[in-house]
Amino acid sequence: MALFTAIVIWLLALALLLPAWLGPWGFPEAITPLARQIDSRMTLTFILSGVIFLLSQFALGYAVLRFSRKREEAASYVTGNDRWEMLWTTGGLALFIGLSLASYSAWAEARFDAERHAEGDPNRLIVEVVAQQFVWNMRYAGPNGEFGPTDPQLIDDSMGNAVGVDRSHPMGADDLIVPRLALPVGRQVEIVLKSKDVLHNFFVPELRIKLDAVPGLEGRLRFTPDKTGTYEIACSELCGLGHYRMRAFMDVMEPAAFETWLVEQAQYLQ
Ligand SMILES: [Cu+2]
Repeated sequence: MALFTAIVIWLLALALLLPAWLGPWGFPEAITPLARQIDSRMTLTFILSGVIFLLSQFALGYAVLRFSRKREEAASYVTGNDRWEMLWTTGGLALFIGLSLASYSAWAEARFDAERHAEGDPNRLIVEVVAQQFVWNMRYAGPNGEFGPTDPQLIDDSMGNAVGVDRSHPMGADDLIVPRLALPVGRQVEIVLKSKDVLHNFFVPELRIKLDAVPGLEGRLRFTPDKTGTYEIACSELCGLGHYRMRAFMDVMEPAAFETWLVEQAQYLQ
């Protein structure tokens, strides 16, 4: 009976782990150096915790096998072992703190540095992403490179002014507001994330980035896409009845194609 129990424990442990290892449930393709950095941390965490899980389950099976007795024979008890408890408590703590510290740079690069306006590429492309029930509006500064001022009074979705940009202002006249997030490949992007109404969440799985759009606050994200393609932007915060259809697309293009796209979009303004 003890052998049977031990074998069941070992097989269960393997059955839980192997599909995760061999199965098709990986992440979608990573398209930034940051995303690949996050993936390598995930893999490291997964391997470490997988090995620890297997070892502990193996030890459990071994203990069942080695120390099982008939009920009436169980005369002695083990009340604990301070040395072992110290060892695995500090070991676990060191592991968690170590992994967190090792991942800090990836986290800071995407979020904190952008929030503090620190050390961005001076040539980076800044795009304002304004969420509302149930669409995404992307605002580009236009040819003059400066965003115009906005005023809630000027918001007029039917006139294509979903963010209320002041078209009479010289900096605002050429601001583009479009439903797609077009980006040039290989150039740093800074997203300035806003919401007009309720909480939304900007999520592009291929970027491994997710950030809440909070009304009244500006969220900032930085990343550098290095693979062209079309990727889905999904709203990941339940934001109302139309939440399920709140999606847009991010097009990462060759720089020349991006410049052409910008010019084309600007023509619609006239
Ligand atoms: Cu939403």
